[in-house]
Amino acid sequence: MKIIFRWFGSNDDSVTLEQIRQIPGKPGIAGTLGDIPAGEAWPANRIDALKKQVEDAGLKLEVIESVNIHDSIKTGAPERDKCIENYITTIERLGSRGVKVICYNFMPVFDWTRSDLYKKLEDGSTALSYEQKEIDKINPENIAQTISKGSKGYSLPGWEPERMSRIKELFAAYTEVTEEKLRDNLKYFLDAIIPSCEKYDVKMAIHPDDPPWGIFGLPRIVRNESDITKLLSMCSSPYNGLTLCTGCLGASTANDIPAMIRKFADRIHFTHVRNIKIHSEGDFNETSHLSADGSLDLYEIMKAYYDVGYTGYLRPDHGRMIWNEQARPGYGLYDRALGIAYINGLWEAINKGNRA
Ligand code: CS2
Ligand code: MN
Repeated sequence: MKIIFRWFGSNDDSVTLEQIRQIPGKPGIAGTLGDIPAGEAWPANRIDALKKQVEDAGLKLEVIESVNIHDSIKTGAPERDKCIENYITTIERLGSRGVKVICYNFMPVFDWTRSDLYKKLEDGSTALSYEQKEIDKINPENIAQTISKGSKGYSLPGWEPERMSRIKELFAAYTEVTEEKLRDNLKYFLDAIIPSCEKYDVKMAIHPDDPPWGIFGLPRIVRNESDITKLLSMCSSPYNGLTLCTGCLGASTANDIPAMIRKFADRIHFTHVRNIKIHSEGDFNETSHLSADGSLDLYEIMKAYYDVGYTGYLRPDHGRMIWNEQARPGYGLYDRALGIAYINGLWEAINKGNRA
C-alpha cells in the first residue's frame, strides 16, 4: 500500500507540505484544484504548478481527490456531453503528468452530510457527527447556511458556496431522477471516459455515499455491497474502480468492511481509513482511528488489506480536532497524523507476524 495525505492547497489548507513531509513514512499527496468549478477542464498550467509545488517539497502527486462531477452528468441534462468532454481533457492532462488515480463521487446535490461539525467528545476533542433526528429537522434548502456557518471560513469539499446558492434549482433538477436513472447516467459517464482512462493509465475510484443511506429524498447508488457490485459490473474495465471509505460505508452496520475489502480487492484503487462510533442505526460520530475508540475493527480492516496483497493508495480520513488545532473540520494535521502512525503500526505488526 502507498500512504498518502489529503491536501487542499496552500490557499485553502491550514496544513503545510513541510508538515506533511515530517509525518512518519513521508506520505504522498492527494491533491486538488478546489477552485475550478465542476464541469470545466482543469488548466494544464494549474496542474503543472500544483505538481511542481508538491514535488519541490519532496512529495509525490499521484492521486487527485476529487475531480467533481457536474450535476448535468448526474441528472442526464443536455450539457452533460460538454462537461464529459472537459472531464476527459482533465483526465488526459492529469494522466500525462503522472496522476494514477482520480477519486470522485456521484452523490446528488450534496457531498458528505453531517448534523454537527464540532460534536464535543468525552475527552474534550471535537468530531463530525450525524444524528438522523437532527437531519430530519433541517430544511435542506437551509442546510448550506448551517454548514457554512460551522466551517469557520474553510470551504468544505462538496459544499461550495456557488453551488449552495443554487440549491433550490439543484433539488428541482433531481425530481425526475430515480435511482435507476442515476445509475444509467453513471454508466453513460463511465462508458465515455474509461477509454481515455485506459489510454492515460488513470484509474477512476468512486467514493461511496456518505452517509450510506438516502437523505432528503434524493437518489443514492453507492451505499452497500449490492450497489457496488452493480456499479463495478456496469463497466468491467479495472479502470472503473472504488475508493473504499471505511468510516463512510461502516456507518451502516449492514456493511461488513473486511468482507467488502476481500470481495472487491482487485477494484479498490484507493482507500480512506477511519473509524466511527455508532450509537444506533443512523446516529454516529467520528472518532480517533483506534479500534477501541470506535465501532470498526481497524486491525481486521488492515488485515484484510494485507491478506489481499493491497498495493493501492491509502489515506487516513477525517480526524478529530485535538490539542486546540484550528483547521478545516475533519482535516487537521494532528489526528490524521496519529491515524497514519497507527495504520503503519498495524501494517508492520501484521507483516512481521506473518513472517514469524
Ligand atoms: C469526504 C468527501 O472522504 C471524504 O473525506 O470528505 O468529501 C470525499 O472527498 C468526496 O466525497 C470524494 O469525491
Ligand atoms: Mn472518505
